[in-house]
Formats: sequence, C-alpha cells, structure tokens
Amino acid sequence: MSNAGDGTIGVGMVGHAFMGRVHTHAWRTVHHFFDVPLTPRLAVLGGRDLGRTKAAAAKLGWDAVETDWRALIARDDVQIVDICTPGDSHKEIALAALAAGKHVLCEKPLANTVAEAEEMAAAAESASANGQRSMVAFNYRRVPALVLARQLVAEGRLGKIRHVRAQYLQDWLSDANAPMTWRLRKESAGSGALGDIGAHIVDATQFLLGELLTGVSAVTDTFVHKRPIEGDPDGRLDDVTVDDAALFLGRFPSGALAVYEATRFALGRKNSMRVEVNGELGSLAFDFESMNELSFYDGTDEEQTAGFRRILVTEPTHPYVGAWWPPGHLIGYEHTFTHEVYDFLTDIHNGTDPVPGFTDGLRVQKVLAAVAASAGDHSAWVSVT
Ligand code: SOE
Repeated sequence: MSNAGDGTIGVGMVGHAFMGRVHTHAWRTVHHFFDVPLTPRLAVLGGRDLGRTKAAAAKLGWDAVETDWRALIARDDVQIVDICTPGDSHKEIALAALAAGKHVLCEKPLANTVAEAEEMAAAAESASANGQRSMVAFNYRRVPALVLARQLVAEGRLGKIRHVRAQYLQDWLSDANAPMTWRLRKESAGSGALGDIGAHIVDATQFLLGELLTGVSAVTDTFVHKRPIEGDPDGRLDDVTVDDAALFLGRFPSGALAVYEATRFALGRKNSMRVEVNGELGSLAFDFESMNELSFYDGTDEEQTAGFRRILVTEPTHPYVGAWWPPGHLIGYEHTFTHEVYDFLTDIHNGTDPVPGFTDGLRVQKVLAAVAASAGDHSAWVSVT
C-alpha cells in the first residue's frame, strides 16, 4: 500500500480508451508542474486484448501490460489502482484492489447502481483506517473557474442561493446513425446521458453549494432506440437500452431550486457543461466550452455600472493556475485530471481522505437513482387535455 520508499509510487491503470489516455497524461506530467510528494511511475497498463494493450502502453509510455486486472492488482510494483473501465466493472475491481491494500482512483459515475456504490463506499471507509485512499474522478471539481465559483459561494458573495441552473450538453448522438457503444447499454453503463454527463452536473452543483440535493422530479427519454453495430458487415442494429436525455428539477436544503438537463442530442454543443447560480447578492455563470472564464454579477455594484463581469481565471492566485502558464495563457480539459491526481497523491502522502471520495460518489449515485425512479413513475405527470 505504501510507496516504494524512493519517493515514487507505482500506478496500475485498467483501461486505455479516452479516460485511460487522459489519466495517463495526468500521471505522466503532474510532477513536472506541481510539487508532488510522490512521483508516479507508470508501472502497468491493463487491457483485455494483449496486442491493443501493448500498442497503447508503447504509445502512452507504460512500463508493462497485464490482460487480467487481477494480475495487475497483485503486482508489487502497483500501489495505486486507477479504474478507467465502463461502470459494470468498477465495483469488482475497486473491491479487489482495496482488499489487496491498494489506493484506488475510480472513474465516474462510481458504479452502475446504488447497491454497488454502497459496497464500494463501505470498503473504502474501512480501507481508509488502513491508510488506503480512494477517490472518484469527478474531474470538473478541479476546473479552476469552478473552484473559484465555490469559493465565492462559500464566502457569501452570492448571499442566499435561490436558483441553480445546470446543463451538460453534447451532440455526438444527434445523428441517428452514430454507432452503438457500451455507453448506450444499461448492463455496461448503468444509464445513458444521466450517468455519463448528468452525474457531473449533479456532483458539480452539490460541490458549488456545499449541499446535497434532497429530492428530484424528472423526465427522461430515448430518442433513437436502435443503432448500427460498428463494423458489422451485415449492417445489423443493436438496441439502445439507456436514456438519451435526462431533465430534472431538484431542491437543496437551503431552499435553492435547481434545474438540470443532460443530453447528447444538443446539436452544435460539443462539451457544454454549464452552471448558473443566482443568489440574493450575486450570480455566477460558467460554460466548460470557455473553461478559463467565470462570469460574476455582483448585485452590490452601483446600478449604473453593474453587469456580468468576465473573470479570466488564469492568474497565479487562482486555484491550481500558479503551476501552469503566465496570465491569459489558457489551460484545457486534460489539466483538470492533472489537478485531480495532484490532489490524490497529496492525500496519499498526507494520510487524508480525498474529496470526492467514494461516499461522495455514492451520494451522486443516489441522486441518479432518484432521477430514474421519478422518470419511471408517471403518476405525477399531468396530461394537458
Ligand atoms: C462522454 O460523454 C464523456 O467522455 C464523459 O464520459 C466524460 O465524463 C466527460 O467529461 C466528457 O464526455
């Protein structure tokens, strides 16, 4: 569980698709920019297909490969297990890694069901007493502009919060002929837009307000029920078994009302993760497509000149930014993961529990389950005659 004693710590990462690539980038570069207490070693890359995993390891710079994640966990040169697989394997891999005494970083959403997430959170809690750290990879918590937004909310600059408006808009499924993927199967992904991107805005808004949603009311729908199987010579179609879009309302204990929209059918919106918060004293607005900016309306400004001001979040005093470039030299998506592993390594070294931990992942999972339950219960739906 502990590091190798030479100031390095071995990482074994399972999965090498999109998330595996962006996590690799973070592990490879974090110590070049941040003063990390432990330098990650890219010890082992795990993947099911030997040829593809070897090719990915060579390209990304991993020292060794394993085709069985159990073998990866068992290795002495692995102290951190990084789970970048679809949700259906998160629980099994995380529990095995924790049982083997390893630290665990797990992609979001934590699991496919609340029951799985509960087991994972319980295992992480007992492992914490043994000095093992677990974190769920809600990387948007590490966007400097969103960390700044949270600081402004916590300092009371917005006063009492009335509204939260959150959207996660992508468009890669707008084309009805876009191919089938694991993200569109309930068995592998748990849910569709809801768990893939809705989970991010649930976590981000709970993070911004420092509160947990107390209830939701939702509609979800699937627009395209069958999609082509990629590369199938007979052009066969496969069933989409998850939601394409999830829209829901929520309430926070402070009385704030929230509205959420997660869809992969918002043509023209590529990765528009947006949050707006309105309080009695001020408002904040953020859009990931301009991730280095935060808009702030200070309601205490004098009337003549009041207006949303665009804060370029690139000053060395802004969260995480001092490690990067001079003011105005922007950072990108991958940096949020670098910030994440920096915090994770710091927690491992300091013996503190990372945030968001598996319990936070469980909290999001409960919201996702509540959204699915509400959407499936049509008793509150009032038809307009
Ligand atoms: C795909 O929709 C996806 O890669 C999500 O799974 C990520 O979590 C999000 O950051 C970007 O979009």
